[in-house]
Amino acid sequence: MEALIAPEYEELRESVRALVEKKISPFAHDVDENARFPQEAYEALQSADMAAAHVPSEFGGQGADALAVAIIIEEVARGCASSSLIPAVNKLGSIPVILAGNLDQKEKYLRQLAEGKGFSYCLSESEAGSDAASMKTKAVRDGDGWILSGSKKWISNAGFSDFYTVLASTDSSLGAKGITAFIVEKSDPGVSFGAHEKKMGFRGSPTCEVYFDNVRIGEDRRLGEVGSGFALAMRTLDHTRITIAAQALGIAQGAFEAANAYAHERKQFGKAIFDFQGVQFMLADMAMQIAAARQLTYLAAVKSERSDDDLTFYSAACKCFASDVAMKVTTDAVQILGGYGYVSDFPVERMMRDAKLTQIYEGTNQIQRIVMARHLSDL
Ligand code: COS
Repeated sequence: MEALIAPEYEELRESVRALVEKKISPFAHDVDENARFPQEAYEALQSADMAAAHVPSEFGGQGADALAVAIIIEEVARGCASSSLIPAVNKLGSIPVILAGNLDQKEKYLRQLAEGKGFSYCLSESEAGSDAASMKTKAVRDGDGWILSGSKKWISNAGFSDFYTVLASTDSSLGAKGITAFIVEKSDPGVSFGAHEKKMGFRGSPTCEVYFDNVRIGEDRRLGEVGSGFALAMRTLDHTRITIAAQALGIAQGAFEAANAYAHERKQFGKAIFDFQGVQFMLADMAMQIAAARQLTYLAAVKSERSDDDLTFYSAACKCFASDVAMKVTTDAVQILGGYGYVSDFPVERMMRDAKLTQIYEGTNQIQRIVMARHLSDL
């Protein structure tokens, strides 16, 4: 793939990698250990214009294409998965504005996002996870605006982000066709946040419930047509599941490198454990799976940029494949390190815990297979 993609992407990779090694990786252990927000990463990414590089240049952003954003996320995740959620969540929260926002909304919200405000995405609820269309949060017309009530669960960077794309039912009798998207601001009266979830991995990224207690917002906060919200939410995921694949890829790459280095240093029975063919086969499989995941992820990123007809399939496929690879590779990395892999002195146990979430969020891998199966005729 390196030979197939334009040199500027490899230059981008090198510059992100240098930034991550200097300003993000050194804090990854502490961020995980203390379940604290990766402030150093946020500042480093923001000052390098990489926290929301996807924002188009006419709204003050870098206008980075989907492949460039995937490479940024991959490289950040290689050092610290929690930190890679900063650019990933900002893209997830704001893609609905890019796809369906009017000029005023784009000017107001994308510009502030480029300047450093966070943007989260509120789709899931406690009783509406895989079955996203069964959401109960509702928006009721009130004069020239709307009143939102309900709650959203598992919201990444909740409380940190200033802006939220919120999907709400505007006509429950219409099911998926009765859902509408809105922009909600953290400072809107009636918005509040629950306690941080105590997670297995991605412990540096705050995940909270978001509550809407009769939040009154104007018509200028509606994104797209009334009733078009569910399709917009799904189109958004078509573009952003690729960022989760990129994240999984970075986690896998980080674990592979740690295991490979360890296998060359660690001596047992008088030689490096790399010299045992059983270990070589494990590392060869890891490298092969990562290479395949990278090809699929980058291909999906190119399809996202072109909005190809088969994007839905490829986006689900790369998220599913790369996250399964990340789980396998990180588990094998822990195995290669043996007892040292199971303690937090080495990063691979953190990477294994982080990898697990990539199989679950932005749609479980079971849902990805349903999505792929429904889009086989696009191929
Ligand atoms: N692009 C555009 N429109 C889409 C779409 C897409 N990718 N996917 C679905 N739609 C549209 C459909 O076309 C349908 O409209 P029509 O009836 O006019 O055709 C409407 O949305 C409803 O779609 P569907 O009938 O497929 O909805 P389901 O309730 O069966 O749900 C799944 C489909 C399971 C795929 C969806 O609920 C899903 O992705 N669930 C997981 C949610 C998720 O990823 N959550 C993670 C949290 S977000 S970080």
